[in-house]
Amino acid sequence: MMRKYEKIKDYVKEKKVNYLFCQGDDNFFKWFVGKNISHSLLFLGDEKPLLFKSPLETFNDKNYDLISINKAKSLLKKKLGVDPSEISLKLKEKMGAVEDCSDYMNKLRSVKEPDELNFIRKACSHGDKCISSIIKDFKGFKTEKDIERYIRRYALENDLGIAFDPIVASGANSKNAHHDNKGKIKKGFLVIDLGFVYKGYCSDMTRTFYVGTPNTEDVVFYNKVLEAQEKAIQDLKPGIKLKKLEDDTNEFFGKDKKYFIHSLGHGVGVEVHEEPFKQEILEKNMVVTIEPGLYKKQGVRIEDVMLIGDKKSTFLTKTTKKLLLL
Ligand SMILES: [Mn+2]
Repeated sequence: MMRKYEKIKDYVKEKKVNYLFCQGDDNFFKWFVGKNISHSLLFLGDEKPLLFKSPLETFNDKNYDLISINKAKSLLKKKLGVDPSEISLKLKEKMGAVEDCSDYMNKLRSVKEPDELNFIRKACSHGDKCISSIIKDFKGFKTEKDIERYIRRYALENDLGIAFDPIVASGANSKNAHHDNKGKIKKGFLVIDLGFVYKGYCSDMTRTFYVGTPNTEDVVFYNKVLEAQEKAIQDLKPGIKLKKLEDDTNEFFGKDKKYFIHSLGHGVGVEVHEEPFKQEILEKNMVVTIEPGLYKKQGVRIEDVMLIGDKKSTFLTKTTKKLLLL
């Protein structure tokens, strides 16, 4: 795929390293090449990317120069720009001088290109379809695990990956933001958080439903989270940080803010959690989630994937957020 290679070449020159380096299982590798290739070594900075790969792998792309292990070993001794969190101590012993280029490498991935947006869009639309079929066939599900298995089966049948273990939390379990699915479907809120992977790109969506009939307190509680999400999405645009939106959300929650126990959102792409996080300044064509939640006697979380545009942002996940009674 060779994403943004001209930019990378310029960066390598400016940074005065010989190559940017990554390994076949790294997310940066997956982003640049289009897929992971285990046990590979990739050096970016020459005319063509230099790739060492196992002879077992069939990858063959004329845009890459395939190199021998001996050549790779000698290149490891050059001055390399790396993401230090991806380098093991064992590998480090074989390397020469390294420079931390992780900020640059992560930033490169955060602004998406048109085909990346299409892949994320497709992963999101599968999330919508899957949720809609769960609602349609809801009477068939007796346990949280039943719904989890349905989501996994949906992924298999549609040639999708699973972005993370689906969360299905019913009744009092919904107060666990990261619930370990094991209960029966009971009366009360039902939180479903799911993400698929399409062509290497993730989706991430949460909806909260109500099994049975909610009382007024439940409806007020749900609407508070929904209103928080709508406010944050209104303000989601280039030039601001997620931190600012999170501070505003906490202010909106007032005395309930102690029940909001996680971040407001995060970037989505090759990884389900990637830059931008709280502190990066948002730019056009970044993709982020907005997912406020409150976890009290029961929990409610509502999460959409948003594409940041020129002045405002658009929804990549489209399932209704009107409180549905199941
Ligand atoms: Mn999320």
